[in-house]
Amino acid sequence: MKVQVCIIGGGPSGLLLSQLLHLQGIDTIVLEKYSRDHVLARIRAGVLEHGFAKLMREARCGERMDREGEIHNGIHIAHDGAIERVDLHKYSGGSSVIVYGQTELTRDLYDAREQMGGKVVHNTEDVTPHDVNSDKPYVTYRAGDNIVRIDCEYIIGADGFHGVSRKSIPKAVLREYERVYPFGWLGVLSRTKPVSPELIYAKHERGFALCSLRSQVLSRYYIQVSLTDSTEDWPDDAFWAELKRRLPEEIATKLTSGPSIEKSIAPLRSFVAEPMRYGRLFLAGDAAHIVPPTGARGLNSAASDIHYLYHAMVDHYKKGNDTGLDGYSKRALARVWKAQRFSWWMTMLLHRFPDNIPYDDKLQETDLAYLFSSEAALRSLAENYVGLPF
Ligand code: RFL
Ligand code: PHB
Repeated sequence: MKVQVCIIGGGPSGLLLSQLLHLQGIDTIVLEKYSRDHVLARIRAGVLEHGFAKLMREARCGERMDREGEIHNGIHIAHDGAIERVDLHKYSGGSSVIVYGQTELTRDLYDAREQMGGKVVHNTEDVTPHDVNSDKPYVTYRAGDNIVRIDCEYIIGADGFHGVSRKSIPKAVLREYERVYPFGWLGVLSRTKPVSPELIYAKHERGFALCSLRSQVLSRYYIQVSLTDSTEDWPDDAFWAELKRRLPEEIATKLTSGPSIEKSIAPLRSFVAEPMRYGRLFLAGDAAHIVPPTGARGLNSAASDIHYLYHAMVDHYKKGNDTGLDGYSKRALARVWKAQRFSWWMTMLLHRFPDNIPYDDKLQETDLAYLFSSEAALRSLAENYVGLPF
C-alpha cells in the first residue's frame, strides 16, 4: 500500500493529525497497536486548553466537546488547611480551559475518522519504520502471519512514550533529557457528584491530592503515592480516607465517595527527546515529550506539535514550501520546554518530596505564599495553565 503520510499511533495526536490532513486532501494511514476499546479504556487527560479545542473544531470533531465540555474559569489551591482560588480568566486576560475527558475526545476522533472513511488499522504488531533518512521511507507491520508494507513520503511517530518511532532515531543523533520523580499518582474515577465545580489542587504534609471531574456526575480524584505502591494496596475505603485527610476539612466533609470504576497508578516523569525530526520521521506528542500531569499540559503540548506539523504538511503539499517541515523541531521544542518548565514548577510546588531537607520545605512554603501575594505570579500561573500561544 502507498500513502502520503503514515502515522504510527492511534492516540489523540495521531488521530487528530490524520483527520486534519484528510480534510486537506492529504492521504494518511494510522497504525495502532491496540484495539479501539483498549485505547478508549485509558483514563488520562481531563483539562484542555483553547488551542486544543480550536484544533478539534478545525478537524470537525468539536461538536460534542462544545456541547458536553465544561468551561472552567478558575482553579483552587488548598494548603495549610485553607483554600484559595486562582482566577484563570482574570489573570490570563480572558482565557479559560475546557474540562472534557481524553477518552471522549479520542472517541470523537475515532468516530470522525470512521465517518470519513479514514484508514485506521488496529492491532498492528511489530510496527517498524524503515529508511527514515532516505527519500523512500516505509513502515512494516505484522497482521497475523502476514507482513504488510506501507510505502509513504513521511512517517509521523505519534506512538506515545513507549512507542517504536523515537527508538528508530540513531542514538548518536537523539539527545534525551529526563527527570523521574520519587512518587506516582493514584487516580480513581467514580460515578459520584464532584466535591467542587472547579478543580482543587491540594498540598499536604501527607502528600499531594487533586479533585477533578469529567462531568457533574463523574468525579476524578488523585493522590500522591509511593512508587512501590500498587492499586491492590489501595482498596476504595483506604483511598477515600486518605484523600479526605489531605483536603481542608470544609471540603473533606462535603466529599461524596462511591465505588471506583477505574483505578490506576501513573509514575511521574519529565522527558524531552531532541530533535523531533530525523529525515522523514517526525515525532509528535508523548512520543517526544512527557510531563508530570500536575500542570495539565501533556495532551495540550501534543496539540501544538500537531498544529505545527499540520500547517507544515499543508505548506509542503499545497505550496511546495518546506519551511515549516524544516523548522518543525526547533519550533515545537521551544513550546515543549515552556510546558516542561511549568509542569516541573507546579509539581515541585505541590508535592511532598521524601528527601527534602527543611530548607527545601521552607522554599516550597514561600513559593506558595509568594504566589498568592503577587499579581505577577498569579498571571504567570494563569497564562501557562490556560496554554501559551502557538
Ligand atoms: P498516547 O495517548 O500515548 O497515544 C499513543 C498511541 O500509540 C500507540 N502505540 C503504538 N501504535 C503502534 N505501534 C506501536 N509500537 C505503538 N506503541 C504505542 C498506543 O497504543 C497509543 O494508542 O500519546 P499521544 O497521542 O501523544 O497523547 C498524549 C496524551 O495521551 C498525554 O499527553 C496526556 O494524557 C497527558 N495527561 C494530561 N494532559 C493534558 O493536557 N491535560 C490533563 O489534564 C492531563 N491529565 C495526563 C493526565 C496523563 C495521565 N497519565 C495517565 C500519564 C492525567 C494522567 C493521570
Ligand atoms: C484529570 O482530570 O485527569 C486531571 C486534571 C488536571 C490535572 C491532571 C489530571 O492537572
